[in-house]
Amino acid sequence: MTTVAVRIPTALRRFSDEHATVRVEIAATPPTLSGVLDALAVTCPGVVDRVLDEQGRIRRHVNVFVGPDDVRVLGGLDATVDDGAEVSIVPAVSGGAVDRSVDDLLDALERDGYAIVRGALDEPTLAAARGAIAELLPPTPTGRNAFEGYRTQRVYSVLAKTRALDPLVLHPLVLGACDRVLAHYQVSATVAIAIGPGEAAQLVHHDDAIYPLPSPHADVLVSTMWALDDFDAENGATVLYPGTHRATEAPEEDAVPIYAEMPAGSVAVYLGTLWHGGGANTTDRVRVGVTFEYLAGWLRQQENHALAVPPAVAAELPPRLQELLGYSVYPPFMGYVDGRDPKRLLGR
Ligand SMILES: O=C(O)CCC(=O)C(=O)O
Repeated sequence: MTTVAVRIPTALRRFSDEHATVRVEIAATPPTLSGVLDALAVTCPGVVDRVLDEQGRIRRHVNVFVGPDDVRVLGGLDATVDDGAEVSIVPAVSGGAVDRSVDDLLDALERDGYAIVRGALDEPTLAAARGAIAELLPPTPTGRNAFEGYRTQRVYSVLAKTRALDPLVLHPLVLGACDRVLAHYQVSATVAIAIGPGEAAQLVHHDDAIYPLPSPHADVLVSTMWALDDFDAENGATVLYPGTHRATEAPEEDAVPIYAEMPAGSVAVYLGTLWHGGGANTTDRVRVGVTFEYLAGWLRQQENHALAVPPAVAAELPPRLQELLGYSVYPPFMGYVDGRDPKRLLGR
């Protein structure tokens, strides 16, 4: 008899009575991953249904490891599993992890609908961003509805309130990706989101749903979520549904999400069509993130930045940020003021 410990990811623990590890025994020889999943199906059928597709293959957005090795290189379901081995089921967050290249980011966005860039900020920039939001949070009320979150504080108009986030909104890797996905764009929502202890999971949604566009449509929105704290599955890491960016319907009840677990200073980038939501916070820690949405220049920004950041303030900002806020035209002239490019109001 071969005994194997199967590690169950947080997203699937509702099918394992909340157990993080389930032990299974296999009589067949040689013992294989297929045998492990057959045995697991007896006690936790819901887990196996989410690991294997209807044809019995490992789903694209789920990774299975035997010890440290991905079974895709060990022979898939025929991979041999030794007595005492540990099998880990890992939703493919690592599939979205990218290096520092725009091409990598674009590949991940096209394939999975999201990408996670770890360590995208240096320490001083992260510390300044955290400090700025820590000052803005105390007077900020909690949300007015379930979407905002009754235990969540949202600091809107962050670009009107601090300059410490400018390096985030202007991050070259993010802008490099937006240049290619959107070409001409502006910032739309700019919000710091502090998910408090005891907050429930947010309604799953996609950010461009506010525009009455037929589905499917060309990409018009790219969202970013900057982690100012370490994000994990317990403290409210953003919940992403890989591959749903080209779906025309909400994810199925049994779809397996991933948690955008990432250290502070990382950024999750996702298309406006990707289904996602804020995670539940079951810890006693607040989870602080900052989201910037980048929107095709021919659509109306969610926030009216020209009023939030008036010309006298905008005149002091870097030119690229002025353009992103809306002091620019979408060619040939959408957004003009008195027949002229609004950047003229800033003395440019
Ligand atoms: O806070 C998060 O992780 C996600 C929030 C979100 O998706 C939203 O408010 O639109």
